Amino acid sequence: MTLRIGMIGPGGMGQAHIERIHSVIAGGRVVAVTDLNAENARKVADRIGATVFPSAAELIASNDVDAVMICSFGPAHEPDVIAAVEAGTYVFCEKPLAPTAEACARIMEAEQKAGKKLVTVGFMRRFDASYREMKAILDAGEIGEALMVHNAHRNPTVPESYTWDMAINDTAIHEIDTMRWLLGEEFVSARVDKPKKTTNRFPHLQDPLVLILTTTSGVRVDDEIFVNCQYGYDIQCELVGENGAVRLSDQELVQRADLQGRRNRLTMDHNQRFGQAFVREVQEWITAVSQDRHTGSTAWDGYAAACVCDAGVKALEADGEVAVEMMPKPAFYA
Ligand code: ISE
Repeated sequence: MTLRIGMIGPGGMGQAHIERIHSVIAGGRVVAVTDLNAENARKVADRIGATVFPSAAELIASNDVDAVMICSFGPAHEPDVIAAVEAGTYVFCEKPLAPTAEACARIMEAEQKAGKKLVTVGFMRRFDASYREMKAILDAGEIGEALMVHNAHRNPTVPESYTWDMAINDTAIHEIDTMRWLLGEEFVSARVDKPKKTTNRFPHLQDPLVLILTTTSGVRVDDEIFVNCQYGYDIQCELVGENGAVRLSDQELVQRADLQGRRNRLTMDHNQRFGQAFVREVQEWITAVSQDRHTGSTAWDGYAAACVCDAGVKALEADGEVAVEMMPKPAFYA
C-alpha cells in the first residue's frame, strides 16, 4: 500500500521532503498540496501530478489523503495540526510544533481528546547517525554520567526577515530538543550571554549569542548560536562525561589536499548536513503510519521544547537566569 500524503505549505522544506519521498523513500507519495501562496501550490502540484486543495481544512477532510505533512511557517501550524488530530489523521509537523508553549498545550489537549498519539514533530537530529552514536555511548555508561555539553550552531547567513527571537525558537530549538533526547532530562533554567556582535548581521540581531541551559540533575549545556558566520553550516557538539568525552566528527569522511592545504569540505545548509537524518526520519514515519503506529517525537516533545524556548526568549531580554515553566508530563505521553 502507498501512503497518500497531503502536504500543507510546500515551501523549501516541504519541497525537499517531496523530493526525498518521491526518490529515495519507500511507501509514500504526495498526492495533495495546499498553500496560502496558491501559485506555489499549483506549481508544485503540476510538477508531481498532485491535486491542489483551496484550504488545509479541505485537504485534511479529503478521502484521498491518508496522512498529512505540515511544512508551513511555524505560526500557521496550530489550527492545521488540531484539524488533523480532530479528524483522526496522522500528522508530521515540521518544527516548531507551534511558536508558544500555550499553543503546543492546546495541540496536546486535542490529541488527548482524540485518545491516540497522532502528532510527530520534525526534530530530525534524533535520526542523525553521529548523535545516535553519541547517545549509545552515554547510555551504555562508557563515559560515566554526563556533566556538560558544548554545542555550536552556525549558519552562513540568515535573511532580513529573521527576527532576534528566532535565534532561540527557530535555530537553538534543534539543540534544545536534541539535548533533552540525548540526556533524557528536562531543562530547568535558561540564560543568554551576548558577546561582541558581528558586523555581518542585520542591525536588529544579537549575533552571535550563547544560550546556557541547566537540566534537572544539573548538567550544563551551552549552545553558541551564530547565524551569520559566513563560511558554512557548522554544527558541533561535545558531550563531557565523568570518564571521557564524545564529540561529533566532521561530516566529510575524506580529507582532501591541494594547493589550499589539507581540508574537509563543510556543508552549507541543513538539507546537506542532515540529509540522511531527514530520509531516516520520514521513512520511519511513513512505515509506522502505514501500520497505524505513532513514531518519532511527540506533541509533548514539541511542547517541552517550546517551554525552554519561551524561557530562552525571555532570557534574551533579561539579565541572568530565567526559570523554565513546564506542566507535569501527562500520563498519555509517558
Ligand atoms: C532553520 O529553520 C533550521 O531549521 C535550520 O536547521 C537552522 O540551522 C536554521 O538556523 C533555522 O533558521
